[in-house]
Amino acid sequence: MELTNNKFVLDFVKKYADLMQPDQIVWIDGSKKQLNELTKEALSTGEVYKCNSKLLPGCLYHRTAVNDVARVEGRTFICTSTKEMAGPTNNWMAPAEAYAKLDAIASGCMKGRTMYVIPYSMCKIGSPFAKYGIELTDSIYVVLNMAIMTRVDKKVLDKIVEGDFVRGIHSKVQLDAENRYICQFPEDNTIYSLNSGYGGNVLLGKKCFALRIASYQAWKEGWMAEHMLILGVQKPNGEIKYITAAFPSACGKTNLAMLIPPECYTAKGYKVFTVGDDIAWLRKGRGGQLYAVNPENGFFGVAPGTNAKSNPNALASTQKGTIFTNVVYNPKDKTVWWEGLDKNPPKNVLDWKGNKWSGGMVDEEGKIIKGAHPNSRFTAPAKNCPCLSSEFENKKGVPISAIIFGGRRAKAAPLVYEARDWKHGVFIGSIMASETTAAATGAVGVVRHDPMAMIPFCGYNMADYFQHWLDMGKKCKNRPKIFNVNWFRTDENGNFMWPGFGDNMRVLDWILERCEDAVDAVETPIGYMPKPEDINLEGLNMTTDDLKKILDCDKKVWLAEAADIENFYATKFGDTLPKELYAELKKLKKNLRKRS
Ligand code: SAT
Ligand code: MN
Repeated sequence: MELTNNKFVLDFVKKYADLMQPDQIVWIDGSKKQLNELTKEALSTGEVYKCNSKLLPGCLYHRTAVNDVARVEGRTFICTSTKEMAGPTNNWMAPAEAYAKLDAIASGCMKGRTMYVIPYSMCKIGSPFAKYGIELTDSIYVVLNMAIMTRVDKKVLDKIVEGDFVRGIHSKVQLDAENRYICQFPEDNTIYSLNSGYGGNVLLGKKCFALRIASYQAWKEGWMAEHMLILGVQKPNGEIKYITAAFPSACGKTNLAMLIPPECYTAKGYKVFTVGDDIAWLRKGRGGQLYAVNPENGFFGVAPGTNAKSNPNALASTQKGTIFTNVVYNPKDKTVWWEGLDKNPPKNVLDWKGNKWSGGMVDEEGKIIKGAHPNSRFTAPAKNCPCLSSEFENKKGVPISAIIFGGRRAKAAPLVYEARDWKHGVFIGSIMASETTAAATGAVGVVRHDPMAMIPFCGYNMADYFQHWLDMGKKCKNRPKIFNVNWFRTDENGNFMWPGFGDNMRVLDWILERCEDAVDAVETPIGYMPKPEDINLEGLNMTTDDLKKILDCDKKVWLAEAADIENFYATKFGDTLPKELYAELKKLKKNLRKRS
């Protein structure tokens, strides 16, 4: 039964029902009852499997098609009226061409299937940050995931004013990789995704809406949509300071967002609270400060490597009401497993492809066969998280003291450095580079430029996006300070030089002290760096000399880096790049020469 009289919504549903020809249309109201019925149906068809109701109550297991395990950046398009609007970092298709192409693929694709109509909100319904969407899909897995990741609720339909909602069209079609398309139409508030069943391609509230479409909306409306976690650090005096941090996919955002400080901090009363692990929407608020909300309602985290030591909060979040995708499944006791969960991989179970698998199995060349896909995921409700911030539902967001950029860099980037000012901070964000991960299809471990970790997610011309960052700085008189971190420096033998995880608290501590002007820094050609003695190493098996090695700024390496940035700027953006960023690059080169 239709749940609204809104003509714009009804016309949208009818248009795609006429095209895709589902046998029936089911409106999702967000109720437990309906979700339970859909779960039962998905269990009966094998779309999902049940998990152990004692050990993992309410949890489900799912496998995607083997050719459909990550985002497909090569098949993701920004469909704006001109190519220039999409800019040099996006694939572009003209809207008319894209609609025609996708309509042809979608024609009749839901015959014999049900079309689900999902009304959902990004952010708490009624928040000044909130944006509403409707996703059409033929996948119960998508409905169940959306119900965890967003606020799926029939009440959303009453909030939608006329045609002001993001239209999401998804069909698995035949899961044909050759005809897989993830198209965003920012000028039409529309997302059209065909032939995939993998998270980032089909949970349209996430990357497609909350980043690609929202970044465009934010540009037009004067706010920001960023690929950032949000965390709060509570100090012994009870005061809580909030930080956002942008890292590319699968670089530890979830781990940082949920970190447990080392003993020497917890003993003093420090605590970390999670507001978000992937996406932040930021607006200017009271006192000219930036305020951030997490528009999502759950975590779509990378499973491998998550364990009771690396991220106990994430692990706890997955113990009920969670959907596991592409991990190992034990059909006997209905438990799940992934590499790095513990040292006891199960025997005689099923791997992420559904093949018989036992821990320790090797291929003909003697290489270990992994049981879980490296980009296997858990979809966990935020409310499960033991360290979820009490401000998670705050409609106005939390005030941000510091913004951190970071990537996965074996060399070059030091453990931490601070921007001299906002403009320099935007420059630092724009020169971010990181080794690629399994979160997207393609080679893993190749360094690529990924400004603000937004390369796969910026819904418009990135030169305009940089300008928007510069403008937001001018608009907010009480700006956050900007930092860069790198947890992934390696030594000559390829070993990580910094312990990471909970010990990253030591770096956050320095960052917050800088925000309060409570500690000095050393001016270097690339920005302000900590004096080694100002990073607290208490309880760590590490000396100040070890630390110096990860805090160094090797001029030769940085001159090469500067040349690489110059090349990136020139070949990608040419004279469309804001002049301020070229000026910052010039300053960097001058600083490096001056002091060498
Ligand atoms: O894009 S996903 O939502 O699948 C996860 C990621 O790449 O960050
Ligand atoms: Mn992400």
